[in-house]
Amino acid sequence: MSEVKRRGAFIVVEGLDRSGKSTQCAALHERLVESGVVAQLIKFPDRTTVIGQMIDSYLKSQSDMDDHLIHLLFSANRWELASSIERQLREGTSIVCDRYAFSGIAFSASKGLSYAWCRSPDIDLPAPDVTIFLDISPEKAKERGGYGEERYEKEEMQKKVRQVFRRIEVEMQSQRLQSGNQWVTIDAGRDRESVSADVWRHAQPLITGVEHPIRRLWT
Ligand code: Z5A
Ligand code: MG
Repeated sequence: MSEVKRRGAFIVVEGLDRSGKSTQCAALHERLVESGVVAQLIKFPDRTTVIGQMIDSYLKSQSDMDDHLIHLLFSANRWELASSIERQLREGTSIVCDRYAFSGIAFSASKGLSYAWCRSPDIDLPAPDVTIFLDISPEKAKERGGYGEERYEKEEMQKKVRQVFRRIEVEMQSQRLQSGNQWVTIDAGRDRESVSADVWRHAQPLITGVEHPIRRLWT
């Protein structure tokens, strides 16, 4: 009998500000590599591309842009990497991704743009096999130090972002059977090791690779 060809897993980590996304992505990537998995760590926004540099300048308030325009640039920044993500997954590399399209919707809709409009430019992107959402209360997040210098790092904005993420979670869970995309929420207000253990519990079933073809976001 011929063996089913497996591709790499696409694991997205999303979450609120200072929920520990980058900390957990680095830990997960390290653990995957230690387990013998070929894995790549990526992050959005990818500030290294030309579009990424425009986003970086906007986030640092060095430039101003219409809310619609910056939203489209965040999405374009994902499309820049979409074919490379697909290629790597097909070649058997698993990808750990720090923020994705869900952050795009959460931040732009929090500024007052329509939820449906915010979702549309990311339709058809490679869909994650699992999205691990790191949830943290505003009180716990505050304990991790003051908000930084960047544009969205303000308490009022972060509260709105949390509400939109809740809406995304409900929508993703209601579409799960149809889309196959899995969304899990983890309490990220605990110590690093407890959070890492939960992240690993959700990532581990995927480390031997994925059989089904790469799905598309929201299609
Ligand atoms: N944005 C958007 O608008 N549209 C989009 O499409 C996308 C993004 C993709 C920049 O993102 C902004 O872009 C962001 C959303 C918007 N705006 N905001 N706000 P970014 O990804 O570059 O942001 P960041 O710099 O990575 O910050 P972050 O997300 O707030 O951090 P984090 O990655 O979640 O946390 P961390 O760096 O891992 O940890 C934060 C601190 O907590 C650090 O000191 C750690 O050592 C500490 N930490 C971590 N875990 C723990 C635990 N468990 N206990 C105690 N302390 C901990
Ligand atoms: Mg981060």
